[in-house]
Order: sequence, then structure tokens, then C-alpha cells
Amino acid sequence: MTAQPQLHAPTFDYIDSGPPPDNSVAELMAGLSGPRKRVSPKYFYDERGSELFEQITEQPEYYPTRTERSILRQHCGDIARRLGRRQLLLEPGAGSCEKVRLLLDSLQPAAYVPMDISGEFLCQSAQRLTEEYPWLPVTALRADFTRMPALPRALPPAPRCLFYPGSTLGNFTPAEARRFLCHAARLTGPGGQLLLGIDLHKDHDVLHAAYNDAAGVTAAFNLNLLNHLNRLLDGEFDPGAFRHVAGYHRGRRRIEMYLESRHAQHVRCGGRTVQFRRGERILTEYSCKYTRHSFSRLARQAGLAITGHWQDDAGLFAVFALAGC
Ligand code: AVJ
Repeated sequence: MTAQPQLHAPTFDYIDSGPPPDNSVAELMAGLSGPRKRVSPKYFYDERGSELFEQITEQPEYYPTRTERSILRQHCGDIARRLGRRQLLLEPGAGSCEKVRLLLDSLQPAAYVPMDISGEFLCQSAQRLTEEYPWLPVTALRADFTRMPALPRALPPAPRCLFYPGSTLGNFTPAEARRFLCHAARLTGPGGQLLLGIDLHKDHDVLHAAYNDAAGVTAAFNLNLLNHLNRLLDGEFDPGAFRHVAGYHRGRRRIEMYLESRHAQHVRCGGRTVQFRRGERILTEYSCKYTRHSFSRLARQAGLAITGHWQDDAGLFAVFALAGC
């Protein structure tokens, strides 16, 4: 057991950079009115959606979360050697701050900065973490990382490392992912590093099953989006009139998830009527999969080089360390 730094009064700080401008109604109606209807996957995560996602991670077919955890648990010592200790550890979209626990004892960060747009949930999760790790200064930041120009000046001066687990980068198209990596590199600054969880390209059937679990939890997660839209848009979506569709696009190496209209219908929402043809789809999520080669190419395009790579024996998932090149 590595020596714990001097215990001192746990320092917990919560910085609320204010709610991001709420243009969700305009954004949603624009997506529902276009020729190819789409809704951002961020709208999956209302309270029920977050619960359903936790259930997805327990399904036998959905391997990413448990595989990433086993990689972090098994290689935390080597990861800490590669990244170095006493870093300022940043985590966008930290939510429950679950995964970082697997690294804290090895990484011994100088401080931890979980960020998330859902302030309350983040604050509770971060405070719980402070109680369990009294030696770790925690500054929880309510912010939309993708819109954040700079980090608060109040943070301790230490080399920065950005932790982005769960293959959440996969929700971005490669162009958006490149922009995200450039933004992350800018915020971590010179000498900064990134540690990312990336789901790997693999056998079609394994991927198909992971997004079409036998228990139907992913289908419920996808359909629950319509309940969330009804609340946000004062809408009349009937989840029963849509069906869950998820398939792997081999050419583009991504899972494409849709809600498909079972019959022609008119839906009132956002003060307007949206028409659906029978079989018409709403794109709800891309989940891009990478190979080591395709990910290193993406990283290079963002001015980053792979400095560390850890994956499970079956080659299902990988954790990459990156630094500016
Ligand atoms: C949280 C975005 C990584 O794409 O695998 C799980 C979300 N969607 N099942 C993923 C998700 C359907 C998940 N990410």
C-alpha cells in the first residue's frame, strides 16, 4: 500500500459556472425538422435514462464498462508510472466519479477536478469521493466542458492530465472527436496529458449484441428518450409507436442507433407538428469504434501522440495515454 500524503482537512470546492445557455428546445426542433431527423445522445441522460444506462452496464452483452474497469484495475500502477503522480486530474462528464476511484491510489493526484453539466449530481458524487479520499483536494466544476474557454484560475498549479473514460469519445463523429481532442490538449496546456477509454472495432455480432441486449434494456434506454423529449418540448410522442434499431456500420466502424416510426404519424411537440413516414428514423447515437491504428491517426491529427496503451487480452477495449507531439 503506497504511503498516503499527509492527511489534512479534506478540501472540497464546488464552482458553478452557471447553467449552459438552454437552447435545447431550438436544438431539438432543428434536429427533428431536418431531412434526416436526429437528436443528440446527451438527451438520453435524464434521471430514468441514467438509471437505465447503469443497468445496461450490467448486461452480459455490454462488455465496455466492465472491460475498461478490469484494464484500469490491472494496470493502474503502470498507468501511474507512465503519467506521473501529483498531476491535476481533470475529468469532463465525470457524473458519478466512479471510474476515477480505480486510479486514485496509484496516481496520487495533486487535486481532482470532476466536471459535469448536471451540477447537483456532480456535487453529491464529488463530496462522497472527498469523504473516501480525505487526502485528495477536490474542486467540482459545473460546466459544459466543450464550451469551456479556460480552467478556473483557483486550481493548483500542477501538470494537467485529462481523464475521459467509457468510450464517450465514440459519440462524436471523427471530425467532432478531433475538435474535442484539440480542445482537451489546449486546456491541459504544454506538458499536459490525456487518458482515454476507447472501444475497439471488433466482430459485428459482438457489437450488435452489445446494443441489442436480450433483456431489452438498451431498447428501453433508447425509447425513454421520447419521454424526456415530451417533458422538454411539451410533446406527445408515444414510445409504443416507435421501435429501437441499432446496427454496426462496418464501413464507418460505428454503431448507429435509431428510433424508427412503426407507422405514419403526426406528433405535436415544441408547439409544432412533426410528421413521420412509416419506417422513418430519428438518429439518436453514433458509437464509433477504433483500432489502435485509426485512433493513433485521429490523435496525430489533433497534434497528440500515443504514449501508453493498455488493453484486455480479448482486444475488446483499450485505454490510451496521449501527450502533445
Ligand atoms: C456511454 C456513449 C459509451 O456508446 O456504448 C450504451 C452509451 N448507448 N448503449 C456507448 C450506450 C447504448 C455508451 N457510451
